[in-house]
Amino acid sequence: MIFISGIFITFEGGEGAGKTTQIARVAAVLREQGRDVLTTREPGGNESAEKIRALLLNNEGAHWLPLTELLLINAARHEHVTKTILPALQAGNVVLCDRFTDSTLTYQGYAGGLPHHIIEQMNTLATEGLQPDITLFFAVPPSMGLQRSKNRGGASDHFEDKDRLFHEKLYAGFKEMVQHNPKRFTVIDATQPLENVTEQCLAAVERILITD
Ligand code: T5A
Repeated sequence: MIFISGIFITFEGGEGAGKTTQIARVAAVLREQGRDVLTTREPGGNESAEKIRALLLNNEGAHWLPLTELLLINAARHEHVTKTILPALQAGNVVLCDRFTDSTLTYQGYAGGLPHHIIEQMNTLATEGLQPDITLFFAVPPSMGLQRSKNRGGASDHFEDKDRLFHEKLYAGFKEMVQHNPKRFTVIDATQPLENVTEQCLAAVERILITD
């Protein structure tokens, strides 16, 4: 059995929901409080997993079959969890992770159509059963999130380019998962201005840090 003294917090939501922005802001506050914090992301998060991320997001003409995509995501996740997340949690860090297994259930499952039991088996294999202590779901209607991504500029990736129906299914999938896991999820109204969203995130993070 692995002894874990850290706290594992995941940030989930659709495209352009504001997760990356808020992870940086929450990490800065926690570090000011003297906590050891690791910020990371999926797919990717360390050298080997980032190589797989590049295959997934900028596939340069390659078209992955849905199951291949799932295998690549979980290959990256296994590298990330084993080499980066678990050691940080064992060392007592607060780990703030931009996307994790809930993104696979929503993107590849609810929106992508792969059976949930297969995704869950793969997720469990890749993570060795590791689950977040809490998950912040950034609730932003897909149209607003995609507009934010567009406003930011730069090239869009493979998932941003999916059609409107895909993003609607994704959002509905996240909301269903929140309903099924009310203890783990906190819903963040991420349509609000940045400062307000940071306050909501910090309130949720402080609750778990106090009860731990
Ligand atoms: N994926 C991932 C899967 O399909 N399966 C999986 O299992 C996993 C793990 C990752 C892609 O991989 C897919 C999902 C993704 O499509 P990514 O680039 O990491 O690719 O994608 P995102 O996580 O969606 O990253 P984004 O940068 O698009 O979204 P964020 O991080 O939620 O948003 P953020 O913080 O970058 O903000 C976007 C813009 O909005 C502004 C920011 O300044 C920025 O310009 N903004 C706000 N504007 C107004 N008000 C606010 N409150 C704002 N918050 C942010």
